[in-house]
Amino acid sequence: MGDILRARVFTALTPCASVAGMSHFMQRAGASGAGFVVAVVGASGAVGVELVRCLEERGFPVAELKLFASSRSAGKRLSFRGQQVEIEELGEQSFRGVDLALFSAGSAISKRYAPLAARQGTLVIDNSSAFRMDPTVPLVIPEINAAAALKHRGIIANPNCAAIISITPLWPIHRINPVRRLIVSTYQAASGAGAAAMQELRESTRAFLEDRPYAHTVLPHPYAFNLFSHNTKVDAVTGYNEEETKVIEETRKIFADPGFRITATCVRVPVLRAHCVALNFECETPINASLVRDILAAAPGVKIIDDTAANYFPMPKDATGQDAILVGRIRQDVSDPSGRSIAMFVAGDQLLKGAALNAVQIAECLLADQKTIAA
Ligand code: NAP
Ligand code: 2RA
Repeated sequence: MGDILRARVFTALTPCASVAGMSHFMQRAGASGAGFVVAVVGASGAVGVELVRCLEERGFPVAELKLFASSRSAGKRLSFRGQQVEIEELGEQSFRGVDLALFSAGSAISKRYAPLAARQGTLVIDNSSAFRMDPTVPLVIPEINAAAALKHRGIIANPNCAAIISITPLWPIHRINPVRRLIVSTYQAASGAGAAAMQELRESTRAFLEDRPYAHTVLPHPYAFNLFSHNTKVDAVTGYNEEETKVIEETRKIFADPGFRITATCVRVPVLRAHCVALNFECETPINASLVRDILAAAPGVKIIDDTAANYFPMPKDATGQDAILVGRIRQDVSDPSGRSIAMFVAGDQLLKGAALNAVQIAECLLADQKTIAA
């Protein structure tokens, strides 16, 4: 790849580089250096636990951390910077004095409490699907559209995890050679359906191996040594399930391209953690695997794992616990004789980049913006 092209990739893809303008959130206490009062709603859940870990590991300026869940988890404790923080039952008064609230307690809770928190001046970053397609709510992947975060009116939505993992590695290619058609095929882990689904996978696998009956309650089908079409409702007219529709519509919103040609097939696989996705895409002009590798090598948030000789490619076991989305099996799609199509395979920890990490990165973008202004 030429130097000019490489420079274009670097400048275009540095997360938060294009963000400009002061955010309301950053005019608050944190701007003085004291740090922020941060709340995690759904703290006992699969995403919530990772949110707390990300805040700590990334050194987010937290002056005080408040943890909320339902009455079921009230009184449990999570460790944060060596201290035990008690989970409280969520209520309407929970957001008093809170600068930033990271929500991961499902759509119903977000719909009820996020507007209430925002009205009190708390910035909400929401992991649920409640507001993602609301035209007044930014839907943000910092590597793609960090600047959109600044247009928030109190709520910023974190995209669907399968969408984040699919399009974060696609975007740098799309910027250079626009993608004209995208086919997404997912292999989604138990963790995407929450802590209870992970437990169901563990218990049903144990029962299967011990030849005991197991009555599944979380997912709609036997999970051990099985896979099935994603467990969301299927639209009787389109034939797409809700997860596929989210991937399609959210990609169009994030790319700011309502006509973007994309289809998706979403499947739940018996993997504990980290989603995989097969991506097949057709670009505007001819492209080859070597150029794709060069583009991705310079892109933030992705790591190439593509050892053809060793047959070693992205796997959930390697993606688990990693911030980066792993990309491999990068090859020409031979079904397109025009040479404009590529196939590749990605694996990403959807509890991290697909949820908690992306949410904290959005907050960091606003913070970076504030520092830029203050400097
Ligand atoms: P989860 O493991 O089932 O956790 C759900 C959390 O919500 C728990 O902390 C639970 O608290 C809390 N909660 C439930 N009902 C509540 C109530 N009435 N009041 C307060 N808190 C309540 O689910 P998850 O996988 O973390 O997902 C959480 C959200 O993130 C969902 O909206 C999901 O769509 C979204 N998301 C998940 C992923 C993922 O990979 N898992 C990725 C992207 C987005 P209790 O312990 O008290 O029940
Ligand atoms: C899933 N996209 O894996 C979801 C995560 N909330 O089902």
